[in-house]
Amino acid sequence: MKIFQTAKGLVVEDDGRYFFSATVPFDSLIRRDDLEQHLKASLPEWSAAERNSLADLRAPIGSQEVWGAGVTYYRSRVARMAESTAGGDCYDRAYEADRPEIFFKAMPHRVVGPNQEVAIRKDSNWSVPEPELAVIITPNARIVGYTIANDMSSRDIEGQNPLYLPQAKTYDRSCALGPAMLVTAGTMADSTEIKMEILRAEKAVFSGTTTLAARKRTLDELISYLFRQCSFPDGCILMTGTGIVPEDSFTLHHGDEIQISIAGIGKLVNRVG
Ligand code: DO4
Ligand code: MG
Repeated sequence: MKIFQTAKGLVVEDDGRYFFSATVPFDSLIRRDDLEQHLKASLPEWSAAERNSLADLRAPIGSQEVWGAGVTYYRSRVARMAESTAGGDCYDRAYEADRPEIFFKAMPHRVVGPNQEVAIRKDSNWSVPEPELAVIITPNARIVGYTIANDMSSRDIEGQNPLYLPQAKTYDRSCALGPAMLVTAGTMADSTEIKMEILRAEKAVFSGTTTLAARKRTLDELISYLFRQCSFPDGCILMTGTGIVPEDSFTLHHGDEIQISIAGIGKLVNRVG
């Protein structure tokens, strides 16, 4: 079952059938630990809809804060150590330590949805997308769904000094989510692939793949640290880290199209504005 947020309201796709509501608030769903069963029981009260109701998609987010986990894949550790002009051993230590790197990414107004433009900072000359699985978590720390995230990053700014991380990571349109929230209380298989392709003038200039099996940390581990001393009355969204980093010579250009796919969720497409 998938929830899509559109300009007109919510659309749920369940087994090839579509249901629409202009009145159910997204936040009210993310507060429910029993979301999947709740939707199954309440969808008959929604209006029957068609596939074409999926026009004008928005990010699957309401009032939730977006957080990120970092250096959860070896590839991220290696790339960050290489880009760091300040030494970079902090990335190795965070990769090996019990405590994961977890950082605040964005309030909802900095997040874009499918087919909307992401941004690169004007004061950066080395920017990359980070394709990540994001989990959608209730106030009681239960995962109720999954979506695709793009954790846009300025490698030169973070590389100058890790203390610049909030500037490298958080700026207007620095995060994309979508196209849908996959609703399931179940887990996603380790074999699930994350793929990213970047097109420039319609030609692929980067293509990469990883799987969830390459992630070093479990979701339970990441969520338990995030919730240790933070409450989330409307739930929250946690990006679980990138395992795909383009080679060091690569930087995004205005006009590039970023396509990120995760089996079971769909494909998130954004152009760099
Ligand atoms: O250490 C900085 C951020 C790492 C990150 O965003 C990632 O590994 O995905
Ligand atoms: Mg990231």
